[in-house]
Amino acid sequence: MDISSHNEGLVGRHKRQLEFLTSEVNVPSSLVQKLKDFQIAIPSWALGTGGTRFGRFSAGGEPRNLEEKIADVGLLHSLNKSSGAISLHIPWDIPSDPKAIMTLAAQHGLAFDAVNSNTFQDQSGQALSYKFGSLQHVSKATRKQAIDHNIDVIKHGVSLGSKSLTVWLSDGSCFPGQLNFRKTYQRTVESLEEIYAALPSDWKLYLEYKAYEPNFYSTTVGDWGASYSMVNKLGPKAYTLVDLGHHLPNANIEQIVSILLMEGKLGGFHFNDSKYGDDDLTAGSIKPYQLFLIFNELVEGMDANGMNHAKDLGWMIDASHNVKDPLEDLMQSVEAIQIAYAQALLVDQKALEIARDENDVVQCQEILQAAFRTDVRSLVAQARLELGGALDPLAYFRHSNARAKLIETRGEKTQATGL
Ligand SMILES: [Mn+2]
Repeated sequence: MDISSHNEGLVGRHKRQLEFLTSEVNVPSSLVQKLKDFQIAIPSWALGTGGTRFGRFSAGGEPRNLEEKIADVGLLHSLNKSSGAISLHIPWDIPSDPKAIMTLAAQHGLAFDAVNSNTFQDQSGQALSYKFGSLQHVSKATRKQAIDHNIDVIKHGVSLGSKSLTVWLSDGSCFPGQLNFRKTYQRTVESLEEIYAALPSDWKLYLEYKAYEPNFYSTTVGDWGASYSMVNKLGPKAYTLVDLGHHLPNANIEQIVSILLMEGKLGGFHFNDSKYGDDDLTAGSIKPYQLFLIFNELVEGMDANGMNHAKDLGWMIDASHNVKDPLEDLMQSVEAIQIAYAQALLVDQKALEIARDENDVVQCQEILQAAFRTDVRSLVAQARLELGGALDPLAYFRHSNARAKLIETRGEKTQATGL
């Protein structure tokens, strides 16, 4: 069954749901177009089973190389029409022939989003170890090796038409006294300055932060304050990247987002969800209200700054799948992000401002939750339908036996670099 026959069977019900919604709720005329424009990049490392340090259970048919990773994102994009970009990790995804890889991606309608460097593990043949850090390392030679790697990643990104570099550092310490915090910070900034100097003029550098893990006493870029102060020192092309799972429990992420946006230093997102820490679970699976509140701040703040919702920030998923089919999990994440975005677009911002000015706390909550409790799935489906995607991507993926076909061609126990 092709996508149009799949849609034919569902379109009657879809239209009834959409008509009911638009008769009940004031839907802005631009909303569906905004959903159509909104693309979320898929990370190359989320197409296979991630596992934990205790074990890894293969989903079967996982991509074995960069070409198959691109094919998987292409399959996803053909169904939901909202995953039109892939984010690569170097050295896991070094293209042997960048032109051929660009052609393949273009055939699937994909662009290359941010490239990611890796100084959190040692690669085979690497001269110096990152056991005690990379950009922060006490040895100048080790710092230089890490700087050179990041510059190399930028070059790979340039060859693929990417426009941004994401730096996440595992640098930190496991025990009190291990590091001089001040000198560690200064060494990290000096290293980042060298990487920043190698950025092409139309590129951005995203500096991700993370509270803990793999280091458990201190992380050198441990929170948004550390990242913000560093990207401010670097210059106008450097921004802070928010990974939802990289906060301590109960952190008010939407407030962090609002402040970074106001300061013009919010670069983008790694979407995921968590119960305890950096769980890398499906976006919206644990705290959908938090995801909505983040999007509410994004919509309000981006509109206040005259920003383009689709293009002015980096929208990426960062996830790992232990028990779900990776592609099904990614479909759920993309849908959850689109739902939160659509709900945020329904918030009556004018009425909310009036209620705030009147200190009508009850009304403020009513306005936000009226949007959050609206079932906007038919709006998201309508955007997909207009773009030629599947009304129900997950059902189509299952009915078409897509995973079984991947296992048939790739095998039951496959594993790509970085997975
Ligand atoms: Mn991340």
